[in-house]
Amino acid sequence: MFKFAPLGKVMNRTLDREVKLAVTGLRRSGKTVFITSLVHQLLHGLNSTHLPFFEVVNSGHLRGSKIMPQPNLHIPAFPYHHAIAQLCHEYPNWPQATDGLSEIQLAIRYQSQGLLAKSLSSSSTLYLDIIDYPGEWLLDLPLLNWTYEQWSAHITQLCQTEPRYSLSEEWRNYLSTLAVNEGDIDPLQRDQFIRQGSQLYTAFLHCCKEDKYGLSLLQPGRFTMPGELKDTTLLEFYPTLSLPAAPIKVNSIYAEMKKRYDSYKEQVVQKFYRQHFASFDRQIVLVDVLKALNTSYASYEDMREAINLVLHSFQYGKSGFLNKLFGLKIDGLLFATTKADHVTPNQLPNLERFLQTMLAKSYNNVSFEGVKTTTLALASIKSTQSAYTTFQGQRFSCIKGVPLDGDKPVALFPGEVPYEGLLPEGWIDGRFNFISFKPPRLSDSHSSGLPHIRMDRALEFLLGDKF
Ligand SMILES: Nc1nc2c(ncn2[C@@H]2O[C@H](COP(=O)(O)OP(=O)(O)OP(=O)(O)O)[C@@H](O)[C@H]2O)c(=O)[nH]1
Ligand SMILES: [Mg+2]
Repeated sequence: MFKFAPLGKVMNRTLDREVKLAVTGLRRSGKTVFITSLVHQLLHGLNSTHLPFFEVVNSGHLRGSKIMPQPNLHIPAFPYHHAIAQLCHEYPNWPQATDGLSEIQLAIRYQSQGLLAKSLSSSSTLYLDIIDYPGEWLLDLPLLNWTYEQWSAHITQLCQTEPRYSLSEEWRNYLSTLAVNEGDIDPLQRDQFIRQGSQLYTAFLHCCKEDKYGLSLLQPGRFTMPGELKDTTLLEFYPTLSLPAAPIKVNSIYAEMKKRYDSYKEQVVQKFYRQHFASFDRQIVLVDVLKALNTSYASYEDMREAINLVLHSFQYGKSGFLNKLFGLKIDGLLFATTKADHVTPNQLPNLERFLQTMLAKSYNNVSFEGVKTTTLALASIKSTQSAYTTFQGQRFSCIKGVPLDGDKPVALFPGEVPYEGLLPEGWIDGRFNFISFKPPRLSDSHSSGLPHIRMDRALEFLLGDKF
């Protein structure tokens, strides 16, 4: 069924005057910081010196940008001003982890190009829509393709290897005490069993999320970041580790959990997907490659699988005229490794190459659909300076910044990023130790865009052809 949007909106989309940008990334990958920086760069675009590779700015065609009134009154505004206030504070801070949905619309006014455009009006406006959400919720998208049985089989497989095997022990032990296909059971008692199991399963997910394990593939996403669904029965179910023999008894724990899984998919995931994810036309996938390298091989593999799974859920393809009217498809995708200011500039090619190898499967699938893709190492907000140091007569490249857990700047060589993908046998624990930094102290952030690495190239790739 087609849903008809208001005529003005349809015309904006059809005439390429509106872009919906999907900022995709697992938790803590840098989505909120990226959106904050992007908005700041555009609002300060008239001072063109900080965006040399963003053509509309560099050519002097930008007329200015503005944050528009909230397009959907039921969705909170993206907390841009709050994030900027935190960054510009005497003791600057990064934004908090996102715990709900928010959105922002920017109007970007520019001088129209081409004879026809010039004769119609001298300036045009491009509307840019972006939503922000907790990275945890992204992991729900793959559930749309899975039945309860398929999802259970997937989790069962994951729990056979470490660290999940040990971390899930309590929950697995509890499961082994239950008769999940018992039909003759009091519904109140059944619900109590389910509640207890889902509490243990949620505790297991929280352990997986801890920094020392750094696992990404944590489903359902709302279990560790419930938002407005906190304490609701919608979040009371868990996968089963062994499928009961048919027939499934009507009132059993198994039948009830299958029903709740389907309700979760329909009422939470599908709704979220339909309202916010089904109609993007450009996408940036932010990946914190350095975090994956820091933790363990299991964490790296898990992140890789999680991102590849998530990317499978989006619709890719050329955005022809009809697609524009009746639901867009993503026709441009930027794979970006964030926090490139955590390494020395000479490591940026390695970062990009490593990301390409890590996501080779998705890269291939998306490119096959005719989608324009590229890879970029970027820092939304650059919090280090590159410097040189001499040791035993040799000159070394290093970076200087204030570590996240310190209060004084340090100069260090953070190490090399591997050029190719990694194999488990080649993995040495503790080999990588890329440290995180505090945001820079910004003296007068309002006169120019926030310091960054390659945000201008990202903007050019994502929006450049729309001007
Ligand atoms: N140095 C540096 N650190 C960054 C940058 N972007 C993000 N970070 C770090 O990464 C952390 C997470 O960034 P966020 O933007 O909050 O991540 P997110 O993807 O929105 O995370 P969720 O809201 O949990 O999904 C920040 O608190 C910073 O420590 C960057 O450009 N440079
Ligand atoms: Mg966030």
